[in-house]
Amino acid sequence: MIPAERFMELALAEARRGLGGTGPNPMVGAVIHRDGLVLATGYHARVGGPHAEVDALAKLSADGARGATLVVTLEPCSHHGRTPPCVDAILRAGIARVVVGMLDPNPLVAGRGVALLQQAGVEVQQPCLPEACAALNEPYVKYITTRRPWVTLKLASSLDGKIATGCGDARWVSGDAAALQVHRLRAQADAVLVGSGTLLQDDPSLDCRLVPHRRQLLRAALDTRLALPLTHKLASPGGLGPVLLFHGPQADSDKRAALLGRGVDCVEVPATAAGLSLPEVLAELGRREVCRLLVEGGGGLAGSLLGAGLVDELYWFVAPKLVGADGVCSVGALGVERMAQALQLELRSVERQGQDLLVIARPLRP
Ligand code: AOF
Ligand code: ZN
Repeated sequence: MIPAERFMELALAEARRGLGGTGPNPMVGAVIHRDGLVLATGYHARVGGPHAEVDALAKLSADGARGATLVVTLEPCSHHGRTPPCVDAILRAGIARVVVGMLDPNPLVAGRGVALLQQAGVEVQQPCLPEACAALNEPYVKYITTRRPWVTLKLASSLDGKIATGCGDARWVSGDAAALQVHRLRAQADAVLVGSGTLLQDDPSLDCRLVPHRRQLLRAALDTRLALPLTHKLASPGGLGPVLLFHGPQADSDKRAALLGRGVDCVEVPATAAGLSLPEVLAELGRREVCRLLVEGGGGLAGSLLGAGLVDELYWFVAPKLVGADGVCSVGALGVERMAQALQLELRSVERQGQDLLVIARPLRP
């Protein structure tokens, strides 16, 4: 007998095909087999589209899956969302056995899918490769349980940790391979966010033109006073994806009206002397169904997010160049006096990207 794990690996590979298309939904893959013979595979490709189980079932005739085994990376859903419950489709198809990778942490499902299948007499095996299934959907698990996005902070610095020269020149720190990788990260994200320094000085477009992408990315920026010049790229959203500016109470109302008139969304969030409330910014992005957020600097925003414990993952490109003491620090003040207080990171991987290094790390939670 072929172990269930082999089919789950196949289902995981199917699930990964949804990368970049499913947000805020999870990536999910499914395999239907009878006595080890694969009848159909399926995956969730985009939010609003068929779920993995339904995608796989749709490839078979109405009776084609009767008595067969369904292997799925996430517990089948039991609720009416944008699509009807997968449990109903599974029962209608006469599936005899379901192997579930992990329970769905969505409070609307959370074990109900498995319970309904069992009540209807379907044999359920659960969990199966749960670590791999959970690792695939870490951003989703955070988003669906906290309604806050998973925050990936991207930084590009010189080897001595500078993101710009003393006069603010940051074009370019890292090379072409790193730029391509950043566009890939954007293509996988639901939204990208920059701080006001980057917004005003760099005039970024924040698009993902260098790689194929399936959806439009929400382009967000902090702009406390709504100082964005109307000649800047983000002031003309065009067809490149919506633009959202977070501002404080002191923003000029005429400027706000002008930006709104150009199709730029403006949302007021509470501000303190330290700047806009970042927990509020993340909460608003969560309300807008942003599951994966890519933060692209600058140093001030990076420092505030890291200092507040709001970063889940760091992608740090390090270019083999030195800028010296008059350059701009990659991370703003963290109030660290003793080395023992330094923010500790867990290194996940170090790889070469063209001439640069890419360090992937995660802040260690106390
Ligand atoms: C599954 N299989 O392939 C996916 C599931 O709005 P909807 O209808 O797309 O539902 C979204 C929720 O459904 C999502 O939060 C999660 O609980 C579940 N996703 N479930 O059985 C799938 N994508
Ligand atoms: Zn479903």
